[in-house]
Amino acid sequence: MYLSKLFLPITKNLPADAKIKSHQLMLRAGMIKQASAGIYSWLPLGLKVMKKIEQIVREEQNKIGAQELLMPTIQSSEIWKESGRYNDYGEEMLRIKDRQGREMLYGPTNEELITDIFRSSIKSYKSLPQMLYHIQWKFRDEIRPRFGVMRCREFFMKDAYSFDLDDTNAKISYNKMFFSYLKTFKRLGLQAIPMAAETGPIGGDLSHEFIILAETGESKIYTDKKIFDIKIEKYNFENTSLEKMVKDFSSVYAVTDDKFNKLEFDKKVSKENQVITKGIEVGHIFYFGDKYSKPLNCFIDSQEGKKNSVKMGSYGIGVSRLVGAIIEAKYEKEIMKWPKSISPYDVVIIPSISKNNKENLSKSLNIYNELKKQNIDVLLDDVDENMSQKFKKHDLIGIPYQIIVGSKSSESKIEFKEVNFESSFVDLKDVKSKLKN
Ligand code: 5CA
Repeated sequence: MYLSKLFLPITKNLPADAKIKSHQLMLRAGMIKQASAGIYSWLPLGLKVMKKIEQIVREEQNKIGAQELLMPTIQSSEIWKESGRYNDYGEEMLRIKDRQGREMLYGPTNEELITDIFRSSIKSYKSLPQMLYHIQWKFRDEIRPRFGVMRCREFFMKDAYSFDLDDTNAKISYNKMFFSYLKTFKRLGLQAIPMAAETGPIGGDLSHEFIILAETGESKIYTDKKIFDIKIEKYNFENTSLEKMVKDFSSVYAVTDDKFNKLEFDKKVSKENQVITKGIEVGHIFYFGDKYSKPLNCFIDSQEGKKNSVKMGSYGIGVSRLVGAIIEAKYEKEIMKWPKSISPYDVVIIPSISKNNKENLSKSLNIYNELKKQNIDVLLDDVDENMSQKFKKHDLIGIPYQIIVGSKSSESKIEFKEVNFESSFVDLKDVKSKLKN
């Protein structure tokens, strides 16, 4: 892609409510544009990053055997009345009437709808366990939408649902998802801390929030610093190992505000180990047994011929929130550097160009074509600006690798730079391997 062609409405004008870095940067870099309070359009650069996050989330869900489907954004109120949540959900639910006067709603979550899909087709223990997920827009009429994509009214979420015959098996599904989340966040360049959490309107009695540390986070957290030393590499996909992993995490004190108790904190965590900080909730998992399956009459025939209400869990990842969360975690000293796995482009070519000298631009074009041939997603900054303006712009866009084409670069030896490191001269043919390392 040529930068001159990219739809990238970079702006300096920020609204007064853009208080945190990620919100400011996403607006400045032309990644999003507010459509109305807490509702955004995703512009090409922002969408590209979000799609990459979505794809990593999808791959990790598929790896644990979860199957993707797609449910609608608009739901009928009927199933919500069956579960009893239609009234309980309150004003956060956007209620709509269709032309026949039927009560509809824009889904804030999908426990009811997935239970309805499940109950109409699965009847026997032989079809269990099952895990289904979708990645879809949600709407919650948040009283105070803020911080850009972090707390929106319309947001993009991966939500998965597990179905098991009994508690023991349901716990295995929960643990698989727990493990999968840690791997997903790791691929996104994040260390997420699982914390015991309240279940709120989703319900149930077992729940973990996955939090990444950030000063601008809305969740206050209290933890023993030992939690940062638990490495997921130690565990594997066997049941006993997964059980041990969840136990290891759960045995270290780590809670958010709602669960915090000062006496307990002081009793369980030595003073020097106590960490009180802030974080962003990027994922949340729940086990709620038959909270939905019972009222919705979702029964499964057990091996003994008994009818059991299926045991369910639900598992969310805030895909659109992650774009902002990753910026909060990675932005430093006015420079953005995307983790390689989700960078909008693999590398940017920055030629020094002037009116009288187009030689660097033609060198850059050759490099560009060569890299394209190697399937590298490359951005060429062909805009007629001086180098300091260019570098400022790329500090904002955040592509982690740059090829700088000035008088020192030839077509075979090019100046290659990883953001925040010294540059070096490399052969064009070696660029691909440099991007992988
Ligand atoms: N049904 C369950 C799990 S599938 C559920 O809805 N869980 S949740 O309410 O915790 O939401 C899941 C994730 O969506 C959260 O961890 C958060 O990352 C993201 N999320 C929730 N509300 C918002 C919001 N208003 N704006 C942006 N992201 C949000």
